[in-house]
Amino acid sequence: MDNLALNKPVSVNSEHSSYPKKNAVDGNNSTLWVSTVLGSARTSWCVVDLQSNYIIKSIELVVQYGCTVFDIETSKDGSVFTPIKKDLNINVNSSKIFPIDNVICRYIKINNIGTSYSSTANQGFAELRVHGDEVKYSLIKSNSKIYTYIDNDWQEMDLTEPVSKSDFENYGIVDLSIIPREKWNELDNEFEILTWTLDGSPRFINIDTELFSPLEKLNNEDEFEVLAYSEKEFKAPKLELTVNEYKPIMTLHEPEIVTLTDADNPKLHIEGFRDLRPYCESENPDLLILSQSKPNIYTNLIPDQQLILPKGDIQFKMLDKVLSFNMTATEQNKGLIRVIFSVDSGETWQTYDEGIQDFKEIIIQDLDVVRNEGMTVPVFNSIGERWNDIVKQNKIRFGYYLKIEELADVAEVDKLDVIIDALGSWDATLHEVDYDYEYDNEKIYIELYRDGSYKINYI
Ligand SMILES: [Ca+2]
Repeated sequence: MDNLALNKPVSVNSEHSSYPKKNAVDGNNSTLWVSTVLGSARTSWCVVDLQSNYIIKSIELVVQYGCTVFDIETSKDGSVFTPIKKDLNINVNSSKIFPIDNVICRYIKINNIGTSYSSTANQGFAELRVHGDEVKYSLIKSNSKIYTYIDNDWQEMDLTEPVSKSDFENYGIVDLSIIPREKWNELDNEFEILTWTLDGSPRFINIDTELFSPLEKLNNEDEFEVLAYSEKEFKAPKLELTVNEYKPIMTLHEPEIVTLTDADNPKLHIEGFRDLRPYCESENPDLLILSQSKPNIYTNLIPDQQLILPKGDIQFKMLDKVLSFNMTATEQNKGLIRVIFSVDSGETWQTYDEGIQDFKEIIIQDLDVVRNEGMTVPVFNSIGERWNDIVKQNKIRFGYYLKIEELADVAEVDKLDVIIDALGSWDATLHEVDYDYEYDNEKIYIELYRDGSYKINYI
């Protein structure tokens, strides 16, 4: 990580002619700044001006004999300093990194420096390094008006584009993740996030308001519940909104919808998304299309390991034979996915044991057991027609164990293809007689006028 203090302007209470203040931030551990004050009096101080606001993550101090105790203070204006760490200790001839809890500031002051090493040692140190991120200020533009977010609500600002650096610094939102989803949904469908960064050029990002978390990606929130967290709390999610080329699902041309009747023509081959059938059989079908070309909106958060269990079953009407369940999932770095299933509506849960080549019950109350014994995605996808040994009641539900340790990790279940043979025959349905539909950029809303199972083909 870059050293934000390197060769930045420094001010000090005093400097020894042989150990000037610039040595405090010259990047060299063997060059010292020391003052003319000696010993343990805790008199000396050193301020570095980072020349812009940063989100400070850590501070490293390298000392020889001139500092064994000190305070860290920060400031945005260089005149009012706030202590954030007091009476820190460091051994002579050592270096130490002190974590800082995301304080936003421009000035860092190493204050009240004293040394217990010797009453004749000059107070001072060899090097100060500062690590952190640039502050990204954002404003939200919706309906030609520019908003900031203050006191848990949008506040319209009397600003016009291009917004100046100082207006971004004075009114910008530093952390977009504090804005809850319902507030985003209050905005019009289309809005812009205006950002200003240290390179000085405004960036304009179009995103859709349909924000979703990795959990919601699995299904809509009504359908899934999070059963277990570990004892650690959720970290506050840090939102990072990125949008690639945005193609709404307007590629959906005239969906063809056919319906399955009870006629006796056997062995139809059905393929479809996991989501499709329960949705179509529900009273308020709300089919989430997981399009390849959906906008990429990333929610960066590190939840602890968790098990996500559905509240409902995937029902197979007129099931003849399961050919396969095939999961498309992404695991990167330390991201981990395990799958379990239940054929008795969640009373008991099972996994597939590769050792004994058979299904076996699994206790889900211990997430470590689920991690160790749950099915990996390749194992899950290899079961194929053996599912028929265990799917007897024409229903199944899947549970997903997910774990990531770092933001760069990926553990995402993208879709589940269900391939079965069913008894029955397909009849084409008539638009506006048997069903109707409408859609927006994210979802297709289908109203079904007749009972039965439905298949939806779309391009
Ligand atoms: Ca130095």
